[in-house]
Amino acid sequence: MELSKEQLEEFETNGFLLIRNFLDAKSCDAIKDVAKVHLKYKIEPIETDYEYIGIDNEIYKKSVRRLRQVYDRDILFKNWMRNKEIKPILKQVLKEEPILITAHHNSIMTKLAQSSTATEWHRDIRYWHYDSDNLVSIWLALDSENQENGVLEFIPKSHKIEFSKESFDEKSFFIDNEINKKFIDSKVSFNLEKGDVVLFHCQTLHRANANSSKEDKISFVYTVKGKSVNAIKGSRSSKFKEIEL
Ligand SMILES: O=C(O)CCC(=O)C(=O)O
Repeated sequence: MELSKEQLEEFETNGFLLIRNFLDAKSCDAIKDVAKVHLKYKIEPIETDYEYIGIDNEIYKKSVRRLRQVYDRDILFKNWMRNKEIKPILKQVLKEEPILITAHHNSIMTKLAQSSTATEWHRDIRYWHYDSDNLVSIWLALDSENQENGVLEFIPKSHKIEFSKESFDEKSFFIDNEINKKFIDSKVSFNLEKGDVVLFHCQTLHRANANSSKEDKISFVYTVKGKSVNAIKGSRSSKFKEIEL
């Protein structure tokens, strides 16, 4: 499968692109069933909401925010990350051969019902260490995602904007203040259905609500880089394997 010229332009302009109905329902359900077992037994490595948000609260300590390092957990996870249909699309958006990185987004990203936390505006690259920003993440909805259960929101064109350092706090979150208001007011989000994919650039500002519904939300996210992009030696980004697709 390939993106049309219009889709590619949309990705380049906005820094994200929604592709509806990419993966069939049976494959999504199979991934979700395995993910649920790993979540039920809290199979490490995991990240809790407490570890992410730092609020000392028993609920957040028990709430799994994501299963990390999923590539080697199960063949179904691996198969999705090596999906042959998406490779030409990744090559189009990166403009070079896609290489799977396993250091960062290599996750089942969860929002557990009633115990999850919001994720504030940020760029994924903030804690990543590469010599270029030609990295794109692939988000797969395994069920319906909406404002109530914490669907992603994006700021269009933000991947190309050079913000001043005052726009960010000490954790590199994009602050909801007067300077940033006009950008935040332009935010976009779309309800997702099982099998929908969203591609987003590592500089694109995004956020998500906590899950206030009664059902857990389970999604899949992984990242690819262009072949010419190098992890900075000695950084965390360089300490995990990279895989040719
Ligand atoms: O589902 C969420 O809360 C967003 C996750 C996210 O953007 C991230 O961890 O980088």
